[in-house]
Amino acid sequence: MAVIASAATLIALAGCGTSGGQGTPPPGAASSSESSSSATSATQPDTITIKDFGYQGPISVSPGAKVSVKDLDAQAHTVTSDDGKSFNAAVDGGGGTAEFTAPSTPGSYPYHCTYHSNMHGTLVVK
Ligand SMILES: [Cu+2]
Repeated sequence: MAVIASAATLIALAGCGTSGGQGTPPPGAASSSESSSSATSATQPDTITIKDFGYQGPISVSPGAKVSVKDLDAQAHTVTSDDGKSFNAAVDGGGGTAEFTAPSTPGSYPYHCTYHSNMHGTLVVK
């Protein structure tokens, strides 16, 4: 009896797992990333690219803009504001991405990587 019960459980789990990848996506799932940024400009999101232990930039963004981080190194990095409170994003290595919201007050915001003290950049909000 116990063997039959566990076999039935395995079948049920397998069926559940395969059905998730084969079905049609739920309505709205494909367009969720676009609709969330409808209030701001229609341009591409601002992106800080990390490569060879350095930030590509500086970049200028609008107050409160969504800023994407892309890590092309094999190592994980962070984009952490030097003041420790304006923004903080951790991104995995190997092409990982992260996102944070830029400060709402215009200004220059220096940031660093918490893992590598020699990595510094500046985010300009204007
Ligand atoms: Cu780093």
